[in-house]
Amino acid sequence: QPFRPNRIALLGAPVEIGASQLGTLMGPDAMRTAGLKPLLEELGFAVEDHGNLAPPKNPMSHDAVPANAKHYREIQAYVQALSAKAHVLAASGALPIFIGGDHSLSMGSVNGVARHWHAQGRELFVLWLDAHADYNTPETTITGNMHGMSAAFLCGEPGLDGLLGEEPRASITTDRLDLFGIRSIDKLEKELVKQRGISLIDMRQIDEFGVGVLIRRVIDRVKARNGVLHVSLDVDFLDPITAPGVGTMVHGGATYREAHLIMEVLHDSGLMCSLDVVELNPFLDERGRTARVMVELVGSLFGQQITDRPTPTNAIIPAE
Ligand code: B3U
Ligand code: MN
Ligand code: MN
Repeated sequence: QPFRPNRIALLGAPVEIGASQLGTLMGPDAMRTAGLKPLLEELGFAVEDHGNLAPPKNPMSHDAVPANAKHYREIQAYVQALSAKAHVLAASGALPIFIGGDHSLSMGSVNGVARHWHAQGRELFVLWLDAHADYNTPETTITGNMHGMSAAFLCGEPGLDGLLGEEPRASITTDRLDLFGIRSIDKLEKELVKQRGISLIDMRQIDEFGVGVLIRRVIDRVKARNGVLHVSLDVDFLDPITAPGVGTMVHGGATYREAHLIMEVLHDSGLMCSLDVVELNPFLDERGRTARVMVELVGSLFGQQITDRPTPTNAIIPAE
């Protein structure tokens, strides 16, 4: 069953301490300045802007602070608040867009959304569009930056067990995560991803097969299990030539055209139930270029197109 609500809920999640480069705090406001809301309205959606989620005033946690997880307490408080808010927004029937903020915010957004869909009897799949796997744990991390741990946390990897308090440790199972666009992964992180059998599409596969074929493979897996899809879009999925406003530039990323094609095919699938746009760093941007590109991509994800065109029949998917 496709999920095509006509309401969109925007929520800014200005968190920056999950990364070493500060500045993603300004991401949500830059996306607003670049015209996110009017664009979605033009596409026919009723858009509610819920503003920027503030960190909780009196956070309380009793778990031990793990080693090698920088700013654990602050991020924990924020992620807990965000998970609660994400659950409310998803349950309202709107399609939530979480605007970051660094990628640690996905620990909360995905958890909240996953809890909602699980209660509906539909499992959540997560498409992680990123240069990085973000599959570090406090055990494997080199930097201690928590934005590099969010995918691992969501799959219930050990080391951040008390982060969400009483909530069940894993938000999704490892067979429901697709890492896509990867071109930077740490040694131990790579071993862990391999060990868990997680689907990983790196840039070589994209060059060999093209994004159209590979993204359809992801969609088909979700469809086959009647799932819904959360899209977690890290700005650094894109090549830095196209999207320079990011703290962790990695060369050889997705082109402007590849990224738009992915968004268009995802839109056609009708499977997306929620979205993160993360790691936009307006402090490092060039005249708002990256913010504009990200807004355009969200437009394609919500149905903006040049002409109405069906899926081509020559999009043949090679056997795995
Ligand atoms: N894997 C490295 C680098 C990194 C991950 N995510 C971002 N950078 N943005 C780490 O810090 O865990
Ligand atoms: Mn990331
Ligand atoms: Mn990244």
